[in-house]
Amino acid sequence: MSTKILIIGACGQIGSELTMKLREIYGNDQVVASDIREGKPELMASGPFEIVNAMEFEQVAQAVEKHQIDEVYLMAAMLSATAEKNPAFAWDLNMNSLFHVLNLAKEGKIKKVFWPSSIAVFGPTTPRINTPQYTVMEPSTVYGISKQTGERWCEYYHAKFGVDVRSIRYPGLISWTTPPGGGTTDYAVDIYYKALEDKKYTCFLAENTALPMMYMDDALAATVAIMQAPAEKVKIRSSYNLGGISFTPAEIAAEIKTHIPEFTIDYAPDFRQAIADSWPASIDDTAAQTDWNWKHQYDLKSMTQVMLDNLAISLSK
Ligand code: AKB
Repeated sequence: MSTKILIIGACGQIGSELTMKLREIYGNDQVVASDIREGKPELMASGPFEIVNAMEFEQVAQAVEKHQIDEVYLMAAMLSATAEKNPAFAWDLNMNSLFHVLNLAKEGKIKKVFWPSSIAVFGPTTPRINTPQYTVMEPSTVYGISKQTGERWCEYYHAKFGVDVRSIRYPGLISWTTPPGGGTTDYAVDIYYKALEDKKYTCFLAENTALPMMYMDDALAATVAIMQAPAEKVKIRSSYNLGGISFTPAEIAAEIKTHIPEFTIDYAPDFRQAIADSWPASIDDTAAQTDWNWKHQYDLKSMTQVMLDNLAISLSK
């Protein structure tokens, strides 16, 4: 019998694309999407859906039992910028949802768990360029503290209870289907919309703020790769560094200008600048390359081409 999957947080930026990708791989009926509210028509129509509040253990447990779930992808989380405004809620959501899933796995009700971590686990005292897998980690954001704590718990549940939990430290993710919400890296998605709609963009980060980023297709490929890797290949049970592209607002603007010459950008850094300044500029993902053959495909040029081509079509509808 093939794998039965539950995605919690299936209507968000990553969850919505991950759901469609996993339905393609495992079959529509095998992949149960769930979220606190209903999502886009194509997600709702293509397979099973459950309303699940990730903070409520009973709701998660019921969905797992009802659908005889083997694997859970826990994508529900509050991201960095919103978390700074709602620290207590962000902590509750990010930590309780993880404990619910880890505890179900500990009880043998789930065989495998995917939980996303983030570059936010690093902080101002971390080496910023080519940040190593193992290094100083003193996150200065609520979101970063929750992700770093989550990593420790994942490793603990694996070591003490044999829970097969797998994790990646996502960089900023860029996609054209579902907009992100509440992150510090979100400018790198907004900029494409504004370039097409208004030919100008005011960036909330300063022009030379380099951050690690990745096109969504690469992030989905990495997620599938780590989940399908034989257990013995997944040697790190906290979370793997995942490098992709690294660029500044000025560099992405210059690339957009090669397609839209009249595009202009100006800069009005806000509270998110301090968050970005505390994060790495680029990431060393040698461990992911060595352990489960990770390699990203998209660079700034190819990603910009795909983003502009697809957004131009979807915005004209
Ligand atoms: C955010 O900006 O908060 C996220 C992240 C890097 O985890 N995109």
